[in-house]
Amino acid sequence: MEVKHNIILALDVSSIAEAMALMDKISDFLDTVKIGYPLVLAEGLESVSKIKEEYGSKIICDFKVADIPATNQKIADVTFKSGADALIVHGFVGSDSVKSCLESAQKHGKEIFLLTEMSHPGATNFLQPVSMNIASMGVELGIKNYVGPSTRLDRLKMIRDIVGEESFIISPGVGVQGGNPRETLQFADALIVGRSIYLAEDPVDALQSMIDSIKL
Ligand code: NUP
Repeated sequence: MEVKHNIILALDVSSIAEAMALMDKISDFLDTVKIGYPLVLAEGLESVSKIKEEYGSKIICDFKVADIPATNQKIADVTFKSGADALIVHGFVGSDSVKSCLESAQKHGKEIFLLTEMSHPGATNFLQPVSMNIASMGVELGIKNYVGPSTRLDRLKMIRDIVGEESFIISPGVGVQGGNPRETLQFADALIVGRSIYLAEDPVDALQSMIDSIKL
């Protein structure tokens, strides 16, 4: 996946009106948007189709899919049919569950991102001890796209070492969660950025400063 300026906007607003107002301002400067539960639970999966139609952005649905294979497949199918280009999937549920999302993606000509270690402090409670195994499982399954934390660059580097240079890593946690955009891009291909942009007084300005800071 190619991402303009290596920045993906996390569109974690809770109404389509807010989402469109933000996209009206910022969509010329970005080409990839991540939509998750805040918007979809508030406004339905049509919000994915709407953003896609209106702005033509590539859309990664962040549903952190984590169910049995049969249910995962249904979730993936309906997500891809809505116009999503990619789906973020949890790995801790095991290879059969991940495989069903991968097969759905292949059937629809779409992609999945495998979530390895999460960026928040609580990820150290249960997920961290298995996150490298999750990355290795992804490699065994032939997955090319991963999500890894910008808040722990040593761990992000380990994930890069496992998935290889040819894999595509997107990394949340810059800005409000404490990660540094420029340093993160030593190991990741693109940043996921939410609050630092959509809560800024001038979101375009905030995005532009981040673009400048990673170009330096
Ligand atoms: O490990 C993860 N951490 C994380 O923050 C995996 C994620 N998918 N996210 C998502 O990235 C989170 O749900 C939010 O949509 C975005 C980060 O937003 P912000 O901290 O920049 O506001």
